[in-house]
Amino acid sequence: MPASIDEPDWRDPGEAAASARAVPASFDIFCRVIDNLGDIGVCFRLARQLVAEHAAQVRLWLDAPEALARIEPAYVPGEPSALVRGVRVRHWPRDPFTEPLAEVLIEAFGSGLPDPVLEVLERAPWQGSAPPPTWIVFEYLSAETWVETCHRLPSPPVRGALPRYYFFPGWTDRTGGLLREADLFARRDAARMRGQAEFLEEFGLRPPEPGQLTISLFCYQPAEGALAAWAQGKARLRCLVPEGVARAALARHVGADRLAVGHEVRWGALDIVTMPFLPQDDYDRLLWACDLNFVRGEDSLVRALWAARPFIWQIYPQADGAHAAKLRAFLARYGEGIDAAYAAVLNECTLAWNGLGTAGDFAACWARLTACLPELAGAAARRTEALASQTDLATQLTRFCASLRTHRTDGA
Ligand code: TRH
Repeated sequence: MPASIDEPDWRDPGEAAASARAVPASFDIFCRVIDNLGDIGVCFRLARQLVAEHAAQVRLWLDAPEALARIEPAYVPGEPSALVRGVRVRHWPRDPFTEPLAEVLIEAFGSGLPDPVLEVLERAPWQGSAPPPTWIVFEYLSAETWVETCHRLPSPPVRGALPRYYFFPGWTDRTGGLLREADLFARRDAARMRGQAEFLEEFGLRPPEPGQLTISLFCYQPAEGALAAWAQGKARLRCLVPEGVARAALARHVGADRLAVGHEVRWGALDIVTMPFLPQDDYDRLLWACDLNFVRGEDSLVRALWAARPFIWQIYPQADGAHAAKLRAFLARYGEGIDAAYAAVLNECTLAWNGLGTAGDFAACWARLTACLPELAGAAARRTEALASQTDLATQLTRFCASLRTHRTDGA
């Protein structure tokens, strides 16, 4: 556990004003693509926002940059030093570190820093001249309470005698907050004005039938019996599934050959539509177009929150089962301010979807959930509004880095 220090409080307006002078102009973000797309998804989103809203120069160092092409078609794998939406994408460790380090170094999700960077830090070339870089350890999102006590703490100085500072995304104002672009809600509301049918038409899809519920499905594995429950249920459902998601489970029921992109398969009350795997911005539009979203991991969870519609979250499963406490902490936090009866329905359905809890039977939970979907929609909109009152993550990060730099420049 890192030692605590008395950090300047960047939430204080006086400190914020002083820090404004020290706002960092450049960031190096280091990300290892462990599996899936959450790590790269979060890092690219953060990088884009630092460029667009904080006038920063950002290099995003990826060990598997080809993964970026899945969520951002403007990136062409193999292109050295590509500029994608203002973000300079570099291949770690293939590309050499010939340029000076940025003012802020972000080590994302325990990725560590590449050896050549550590060697530069050890040489400490800034001594007696420019201030040293600020080293941030950017952590996973969690609603657990310990996060509040660890957010912004330093770890003991390492290479080049630099301390590393922990930065935790989170759900309260004692954490680093959630990624949210300044224009996100304006884009969402404009898309909603244009309507669901227009979005579907872009992908060659017919509008939903009257009374049919539109859901999106992004998960690791659907809960046992869930697909059959949808097919045999009373509610008419149309499920939009990005290509490759839940493929084995869907193929078992409807046949792999019917899961080609653009195809629509009817199975009882359930229509299954295979969508292309979308660019990040289009995935937002998919979430905005649906009545209910199934999301997973970290980044799509936050995007579903901002869609202001009900969602069911599947957490990334950990071998030691640590994800169960994390999921329950999230449910408790998200359930704040939601009528207890509706929060209970959401909780049991989410736990069943994750194969956790006593509920077990997804089909029974599902029937209860669809029965109160209008109330859950109202609650989702209110939760979104409440959480949107917090300062967004990118702003908090730049302010925190600025406060550290001010602190240091002041000789502390
Ligand atoms: O891909 P994930 O399961 O990522 C996971 C989690 O982040 C988890 O916490 C982490 O430990 C693990 O990776 C290593 O789910 P996530 O976080 O939602 O990331 C998916 C990204 O893909 C997100 O940025 C949204 C994006 N996306 C698209 O751009 N288009 C799509 O069609 C879909 C379905 C997703």
